[in-house]
Amino acid sequence: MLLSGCSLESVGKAFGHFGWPGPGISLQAHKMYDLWIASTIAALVVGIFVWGLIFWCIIRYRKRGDELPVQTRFNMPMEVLYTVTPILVVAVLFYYTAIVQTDVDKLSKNPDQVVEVVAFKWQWQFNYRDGIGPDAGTVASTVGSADVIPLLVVPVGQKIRFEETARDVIHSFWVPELLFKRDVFPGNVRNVFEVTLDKEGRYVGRCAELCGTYHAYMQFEMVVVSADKFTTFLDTKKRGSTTQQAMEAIGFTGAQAYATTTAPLETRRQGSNWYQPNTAAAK
Ligand SMILES: [Cu+2]
Repeated sequence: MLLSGCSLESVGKAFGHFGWPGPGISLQAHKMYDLWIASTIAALVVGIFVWGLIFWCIIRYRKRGDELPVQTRFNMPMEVLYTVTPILVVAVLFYYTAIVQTDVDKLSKNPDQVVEVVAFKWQWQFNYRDGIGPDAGTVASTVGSADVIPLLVVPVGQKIRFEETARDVIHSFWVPELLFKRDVFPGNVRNVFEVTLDKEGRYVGRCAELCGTYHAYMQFEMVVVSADKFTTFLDTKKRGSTTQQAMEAIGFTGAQAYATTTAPLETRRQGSNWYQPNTAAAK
C-alpha cells in the first residue's frame, strides 16, 4: 500500500480521508496525504492487534475462583519485545515523515513563477515577481479591499514559489486544499515555500493565525488555471487592467470574475460590510 498512491487514495476515499479534506491539489499535498493515510492504516493495524490482546486477556484470564493466580514478573523476552517494538514503529513513522517533510520544504533554483504574499490587517496582496528574493521587482499584483475579496491566480503544472511577508502582525497563509499552511511574518523573516499544482479550480484561502478583530474576514481565493490562461491574465494585468477585467479576459465573466468560494463571507459584500456601512459597489 505504501508503494501505491492510487490504492491509498481509494482507501482514503472509502473512509472519508480519515479526517482530511481530500487528497489535495498539489504534488506536495499528495505526498502528505499518502503519508497520513498510510500512518492511519498502520496505527489501526497496531490498534486492532492491541485491542485483540486486551480482550483475549480479559476473557481468557477472567476471575474463576478465589485462588490467587501465578504472579509472574520480569519476563525478559517480553520486556525487550515491548521496548523494541514501539521504538521500531516510531522509527518507521519518523523515517517517512522526514522524507515527505523534506520534499514539501524543497526549493528549486529556478521556479517557474514567483509570487510574493503580502499580508496585513486585514487583507492580502499578491505580487507577481520577476525573480527570487526581496530585491526582485513586482510586475503585477492583485489586492483585496473592504469590498472585494482578493484573487490569487496561478498556473497548473508549474513550480510556483511563494515568498511571504507581513506589514504588521503574524498572519498565516492557508489554502485547505493544499493541505498546507505557513505563517506570514513581519520584519525581515521571509518564509518561502513551493507548490506544483495539478488540478485546476477555485479554492478558498484563509488567514490561519488570529491576527486581530477582523481576522475572520481575511479571506482570499486561489484560482488555478491553465498556463495559457495564466499568461493572458498576467499580460492583461501588466497592461494596467483591474483584476476583474483580467479575469474576464480569461473567460471568468460576471459574478465569476469575483471570488466564489469564500462563503459565508462573500465578495462584493456591501450592505453587510464589516466596517464601512453603505460602501460603494465594487467595480
Ligand atoms: Cu491575518
